Amino acid sequence: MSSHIPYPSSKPLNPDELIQQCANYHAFLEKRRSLRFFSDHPVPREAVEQLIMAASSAPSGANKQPWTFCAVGSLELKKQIREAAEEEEYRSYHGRMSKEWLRDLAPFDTDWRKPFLETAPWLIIVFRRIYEFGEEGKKENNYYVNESVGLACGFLLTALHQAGLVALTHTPSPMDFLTKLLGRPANEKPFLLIPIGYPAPDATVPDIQRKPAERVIAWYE
Ligand code: IYR
Repeated sequence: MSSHIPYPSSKPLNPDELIQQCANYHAFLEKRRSLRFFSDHPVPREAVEQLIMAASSAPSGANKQPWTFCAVGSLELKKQIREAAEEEEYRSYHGRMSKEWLRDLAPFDTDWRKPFLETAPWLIIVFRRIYEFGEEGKKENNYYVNESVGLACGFLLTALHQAGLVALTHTPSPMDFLTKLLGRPANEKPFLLIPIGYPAPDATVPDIQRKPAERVIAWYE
């Protein structure tokens, strides 16, 4: 039985206004960059809650919203997460990653050290919920979990950007240590570790380019 409610309709803009509006938003998003240098300037918990709820407004398979966002502000827990991530990353950079992979990463100047995991005021650890525990502990399916959680993370990044905040979509690998440190249940798997905050005053970013339209769009008109 479905029940639908009206969607507030919008009046079409004139085409020039529409193009300008789209161009403005594109220009705004072009300024977003992944940051590895964070200030320790605090971000209030209430802001983090709004950012996460903006992320949680993303579409998801059968509206299951198959995600949990862990917001870690505790210095002690951030330190433990840094230490565990660096241990895995040390092994990755010293043998687990291929030569080709290390070559592809060279422009980013990354290594196994992850001080930003302690400096950033908050770490948002996103978990994908691969199933739910229904009545009597029965497993209930979620759908398109990776797509859904990816979309929610995209929403989070744009919400952060509009607030003048920065983030790094960090993927220490493997990430099982996050399940243990945060005591997450068996139906949740770590998806992304996202430090958020303000950029350090002397922050730099790699000098890299985005692909132009003709390399990302195939038109069929
Ligand atoms: N997870 C490692 C390595 C790494 C991999 C990719 I692909 C990147 O775009 C960046 C880093 C790290 O975070 O250093």
